[in-house]
Amino acid sequence: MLTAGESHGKGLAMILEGLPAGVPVSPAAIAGELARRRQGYGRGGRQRFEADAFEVLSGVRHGRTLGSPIAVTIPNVEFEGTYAALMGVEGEIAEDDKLTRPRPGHADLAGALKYGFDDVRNVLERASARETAARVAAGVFCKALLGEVGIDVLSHVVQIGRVKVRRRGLPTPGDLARIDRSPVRCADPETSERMVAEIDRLRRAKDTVGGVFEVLVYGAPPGLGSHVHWDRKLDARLAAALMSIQSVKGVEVGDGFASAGRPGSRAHDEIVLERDGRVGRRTARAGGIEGGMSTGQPVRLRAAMKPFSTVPAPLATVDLRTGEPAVAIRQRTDMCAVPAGGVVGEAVAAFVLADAVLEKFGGDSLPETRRNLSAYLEDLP
Ligand code: EPS
Repeated sequence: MLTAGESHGKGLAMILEGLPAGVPVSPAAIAGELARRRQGYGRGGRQRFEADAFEVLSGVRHGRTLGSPIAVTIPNVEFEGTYAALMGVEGEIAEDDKLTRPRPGHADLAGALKYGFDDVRNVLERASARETAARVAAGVFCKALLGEVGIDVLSHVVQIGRVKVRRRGLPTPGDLARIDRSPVRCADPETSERMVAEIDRLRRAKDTVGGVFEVLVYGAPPGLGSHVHWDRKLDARLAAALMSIQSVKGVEVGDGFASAGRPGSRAHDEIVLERDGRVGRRTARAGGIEGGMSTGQPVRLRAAMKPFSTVPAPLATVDLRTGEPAVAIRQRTDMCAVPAGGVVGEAVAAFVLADAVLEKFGGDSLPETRRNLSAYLEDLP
């Protein structure tokens, strides 16, 4: 998968390669996932008018993948008119239009230093989470493949600011519609209300807020990923994918950090013989991955998002033009995008899982992939 595009340039482009032929994908599914990414209490003004009027350029014919590269474009509505002059590919940029006061926490300063820019717009346009719309589009195709082999990916928000979900028990794919109806995509209605209040409290305090979303994968067969090399480990690949989402600063697999404080006798999932003769587990602490391979249990991942760095009362910085102390630039931004973060988390996890499924089972067509998977499952104890 490759994405291209700036937040206020002409638009985004995505190319996805390697999917088998015959995977059913409808325009409604793509539109639906892009709309889910725009939702959530605390999103900024952009999401109210952005249309994500995507176009599928290749790789799909009459609703099914062809096995050829899939290309999707998503235009940015504001380019025409508002940003055409500022984001054009020709001409000079006026000195007054340059952004020279980098925001702490954003890519602005490190990017300007690295690429030798005197205008941090050259960095922030590509660093913006607008790019995740392209990854969500890729995720639709990956989820479609996974769905065809019995794997479901969902997410929900478990923390916003100081408000955390306390309830035990994991949501299942049947709960997703209800989760999406919560303004903060929280599975617990009471916590959902407190999360909305937390966002309101920080809005009044002229601040931004982060949080934690959880990604759950149901139906993954045992044996995706491998222990034999560091870069084939499924947990390492999923962690990298989640960490690559803008604003994510922490990733956890299963009980992760909590297991560091437990004795070994209470940190693992004992292997038991089920009544039907199958091999099962007593608990689900590992998050469905051991030795870099899926175990057959649900995969459970969490990602922590920091609050946005464009705060209403701007943070201290240094003006790159004058070299003098200054306050950071104030761009339009979200107050909280943790609910959308979960949707992006689903997409990037689906990409990694689809990759791992195809690595293990191969197949140029969906029936071939399915046959290979069924034969493997039949031979498992
Ligand atoms: C985003 C689009 C951006 C921001 C946000 C995420 O649009 P705009 O800059 O036009 O408002 O709303 O990006 C950031 C918070 C950021 O710091 O870059 C999106 O589509 O997800």
